Amino acid sequence: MKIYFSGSISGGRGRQALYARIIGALRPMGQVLTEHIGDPSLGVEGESNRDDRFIHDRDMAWIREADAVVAEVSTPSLGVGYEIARAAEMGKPVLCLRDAAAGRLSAMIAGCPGVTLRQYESEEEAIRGAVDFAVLLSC
Ligand code: 6K6
Repeated sequence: MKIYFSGSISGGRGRQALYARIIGALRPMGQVLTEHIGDPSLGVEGESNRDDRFIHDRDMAWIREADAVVAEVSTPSLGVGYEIARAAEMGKPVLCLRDAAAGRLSAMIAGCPGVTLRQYESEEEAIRGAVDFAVLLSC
């Protein structure tokens, strides 16, 4: 199974360590196409050696190729919202993980049909949510 993990870059890297943990937990379940999202050396400025069109087209190709999208949505990010919308439109299963203590989630994500929203109280719960979702899809 190919999984596209979506997490904030220019929206803020405050949850990067959690992204890395989720990616690490999903790795044994298949191929995570976006391992770089968890990379501590990737800052808010993104991949400085790539131009925007290249990144957009490559990431869209990966979403098309993916069997599922797992998005961490606690840090507001235009890019994450865009990826969720495009994946949902393609009919891909989309899981959104959200810290219950984070601010109100946009109704455009919370109310999007085809998006499964899972709120978590701890990082362990977030990771379990991602793994459960991948297990369910692989059955
Ligand atoms: C430009 C400015 C900040 O980052 C960049 C370019 N670098 C990126 N490299 C890889 N993926 C990116 C980049 N910018 C956005 N993305 C994609 O959008 C990722 O797949 C993330 O899931 C999501 C992050 O969006 P923002 O709006 O938080 O950057």
